[in-house]
Amino acid sequence: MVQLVEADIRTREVLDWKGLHVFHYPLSSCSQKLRIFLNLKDLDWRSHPIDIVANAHLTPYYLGINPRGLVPAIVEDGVVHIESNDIILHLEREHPEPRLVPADRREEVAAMLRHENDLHLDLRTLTFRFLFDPAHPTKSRQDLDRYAADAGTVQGARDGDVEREVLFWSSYLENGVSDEQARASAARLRDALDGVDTALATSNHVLGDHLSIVDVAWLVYVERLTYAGYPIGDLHPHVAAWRYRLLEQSAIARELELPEALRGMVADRQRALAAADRTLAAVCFPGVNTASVAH
Ligand SMILES: N[C@@H](CCC(=O)N[C@@H](CS)C(=O)NCC(=O)O)C(=O)O
Repeated sequence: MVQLVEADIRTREVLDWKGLHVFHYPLSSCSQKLRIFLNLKDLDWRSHPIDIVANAHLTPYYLGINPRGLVPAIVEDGVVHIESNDIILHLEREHPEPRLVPADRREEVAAMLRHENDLHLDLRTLTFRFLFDPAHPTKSRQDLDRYAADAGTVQGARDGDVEREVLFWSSYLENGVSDEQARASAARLRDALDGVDTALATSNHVLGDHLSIVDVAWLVYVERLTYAGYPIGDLHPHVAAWRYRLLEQSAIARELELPEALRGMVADRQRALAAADRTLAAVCFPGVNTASVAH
């Protein structure tokens, strides 16, 4: 549970804010997961978009709210919470209806969400290799140096998360994403989604009959991976069918839709990768017949 202490918060104005304020970015997967949760709970919240492509998350203002410089973060009656899964579990306790974490399975759900969070950099690796063009990184060396210097403390201490972020982005800036890194990330995600597929072979949702936050968390990954060219239908047929069922709900689908302008960009990128035989499927799953790639 990551609730910041007052001394961590350098953007002091938020300490006086009332109600629920959410810092997020439309296309960030962790933000999508949180917004779907908020939609399903029908909670009122005030939106504070943080444009991570323009590095708004690395400004002193935002680092003064989330010292790790990541979205999402919330301010609830002057208290700052970071880490999407911790935020969700916290809000679930305060607003238990409709239930998105079964009361008797809290520990299990928390462990599943930790698993999902542990794969976040793998999702990012595939995103920045196959969805965005590594030739156009959004952060420069100077941005990263500033980030490392300006990041703050979490519960009074500097933790390893910012260092891990800086390492990721430095490697990306210098070398992009190698085939080997892409394959390792794809293999870990495939393994996790095999587990989800097995669960969905015998039930409508990952935990059984009812929708839970675990469905939301994995759906956000699946959606992103699908745009990046991951052959969901070929590798995980039950996941593919579940995805279509979940996307029928507007509270879910509207957070995952790509804006019109980006749709063309994504299609162009996939076409260019296909022309060079360098799609995600070609690089990471060369033996898989990808006739039924879903979009
Ligand atoms: N474990 C964190 C991960 C947050 C995270 O990595 N957020 C991404 C967006 S999904 C971000 O802020 N990225 C910053 C960047 O791209 O530089 C959480 O669950 O909140």
